Amino acid sequence: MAKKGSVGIIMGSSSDSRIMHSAAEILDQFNVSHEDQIISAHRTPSRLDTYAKHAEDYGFKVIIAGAGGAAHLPGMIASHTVIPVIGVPILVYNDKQVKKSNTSKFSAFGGLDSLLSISEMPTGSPVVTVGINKAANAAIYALKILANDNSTIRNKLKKHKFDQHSSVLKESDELKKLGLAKFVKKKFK
Ligand code: RP5
Repeated sequence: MAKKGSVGIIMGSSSDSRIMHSAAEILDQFNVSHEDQIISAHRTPSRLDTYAKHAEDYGFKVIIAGAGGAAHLPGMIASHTVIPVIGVPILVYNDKQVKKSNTSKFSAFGGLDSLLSISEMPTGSPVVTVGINKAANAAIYALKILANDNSTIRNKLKKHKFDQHSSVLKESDELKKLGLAKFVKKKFK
């Protein structure tokens, strides 16, 4: 079976893509191959089954799975495979419904529904869960897993940490120079 990449990125709906693209962007920055798909646990259960059963053959070392609402995708994938699964709870956009009924764009429970659905897996079948809409963090965590046996990724992660450190210092210097009142006006108004 043809290899698809080191990381499998999946999401429950096209509406999740606006959150999940952040994971792809981070992996691209690190030059790590990924394969992205829409797989719905509820609307395409047989597709989920096939994907999970072939995930090892595809060459995935980590799977990042995002879903909103009753978010069963990450847990069901984890139930089928020994590949680590990172779940991204999504604050549902639900655009398809909005167009029809003009109702709220977000889930009734503000993403908590999805967070709990993903994180509260039964003992024996864990899904590592990042914060609501934190797809970028899922990618960084995936990179940390891959870095265990890849020194290039490990070194890039170290540089990433250093860059974050430098950027905070730079902002702090600017804050000191301008004073807090001017700084906030310049940055956020
Ligand atoms: C979930 O239902 C998806 O992951 C998505 O977050 C949510 C809403 O899906 P759509 O109605 O936008 O397709 O399965």
